[in-house]
Amino acid sequence: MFTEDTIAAIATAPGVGGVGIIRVSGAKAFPLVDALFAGKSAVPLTERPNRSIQYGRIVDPKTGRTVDEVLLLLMKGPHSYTAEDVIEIQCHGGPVVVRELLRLVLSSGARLAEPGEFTKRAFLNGRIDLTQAEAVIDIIEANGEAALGVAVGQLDGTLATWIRRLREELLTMVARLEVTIDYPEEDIEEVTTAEVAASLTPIMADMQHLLATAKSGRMVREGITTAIVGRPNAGKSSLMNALLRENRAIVTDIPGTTRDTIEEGMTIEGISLRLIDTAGIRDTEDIVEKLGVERAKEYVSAADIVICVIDGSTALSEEEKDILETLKGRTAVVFINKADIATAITAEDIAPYGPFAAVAAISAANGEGLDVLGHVVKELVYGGEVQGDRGAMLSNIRHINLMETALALLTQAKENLEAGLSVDFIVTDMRSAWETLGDITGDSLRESMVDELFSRFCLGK
Ligand SMILES: Nc1nc2c(ncn2[C@@H]2O[C@H](COP(=O)(O)OP(=O)(O)OP(=O)(O)O)[C@@H](O)[C@H]2O)c(=O)[nH]1
Ligand SMILES: [Mg+2]
Repeated sequence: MFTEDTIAAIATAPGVGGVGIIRVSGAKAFPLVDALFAGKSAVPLTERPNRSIQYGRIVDPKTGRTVDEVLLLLMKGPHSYTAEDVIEIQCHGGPVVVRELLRLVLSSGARLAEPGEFTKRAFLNGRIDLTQAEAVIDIIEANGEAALGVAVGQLDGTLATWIRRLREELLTMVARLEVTIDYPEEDIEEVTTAEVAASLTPIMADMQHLLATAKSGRMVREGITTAIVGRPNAGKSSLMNALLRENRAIVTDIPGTTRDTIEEGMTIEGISLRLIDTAGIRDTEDIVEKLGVERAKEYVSAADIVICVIDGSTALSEEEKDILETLKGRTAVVFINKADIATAITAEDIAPYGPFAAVAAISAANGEGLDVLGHVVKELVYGGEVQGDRGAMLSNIRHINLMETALALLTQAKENLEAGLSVDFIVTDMRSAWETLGDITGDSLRESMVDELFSRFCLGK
């Protein structure tokens, strides 16, 4: 346990609010706050009931002046966020009050906490594993209900439980193999090649299953990049505005109005979208517009979903046919726009260029038909073989990379096994895979990695 120093930080967001919280954690948390606290009773805080709330004032010991009226939350270790003694001081939520209280706590012997240090202590004190610590960041940064759901699942330890089980199975196998290497003369039951291969297969299948959740997991966590593309004047910016329900992009009847890309965030079905309006695609001599068109094409090629807006009031143009051709193999939605004024184009005209995730007649002007997008997003994230929100899910790029590395090591082990290579090689790879999996949960602790990870937290967490 980190008993040497007691840390403190403001836990609430900067600015004005109902309450402000200063969090203090460490062996000296209780005596340190006690020296500043004046309540009705003279009983020291250490002797007051654990997990109680104490009402009183914080007084500057130097001037004898009351700084604020507060509530103290007393949480003795190990049953606290950090697994150390913790006191949370709740004061009125003004920036000056909060800063003044923190100053007092620091001058009585606490050290200012580094970003993420409270959670880091929870990890180092063994209360949570790394995936749970990362889930805390993900909960704070969740961009929609779906991302929150995944993060909360991870905080439950579902992912860690899976990984620990996989590691245990690997270790059992490694141990049995090592015995045969180390004591060949002993009469220990030999592990057969077939046995090792048979035990690796389900482990690898589980890992593949987890990796299959990664695409959905990442989309949920990071949001879905959705590019709106089409020829000039099709109504792309109007669609962007309709989806955002605000006049974000400039709309005019002059083709080539949007020249640069415009990005905005929105959530649909609890999933966050990064919506990108682009310049209408056409051949142009205008240098600025030309750059915009190039940029539009780049965004389209990088997007998770492409929304192609077709001007439904006139026949399909050559430009539009070209754009549709480029969408082969992509998750694309074709919106035949301006349904409120005309229907020169129908879904049948579009079908030959498909298949598309959806083709729908819409009106960006009155919002008709736009709900199709929600279905497509849901299908993209939760459809297919992988069901979201069930059991463990990989959403963090660090976890995904480590899982891929571990799986590659096991694949190699299995190949070597089948090629009849020495058991030594096989054990080495299995051991590395075991360690790599341990990096996900933090069980095989590497200090630099841990420091890097916690530095991503905000102060007071
Ligand atoms: N009637 C009708 N007009 C629309 C609709 N959507 C867009 N328009 C009109 O079409 C014209 C072009 O709309 P924009 O949204 O600027 O088109 P854009 O695709 O962004 O065009 P560029 O930025 O030039 O590429 C404007 O005059 C809009 O009012 C619609 O659903 N119905
Ligand atoms: Mg536009």
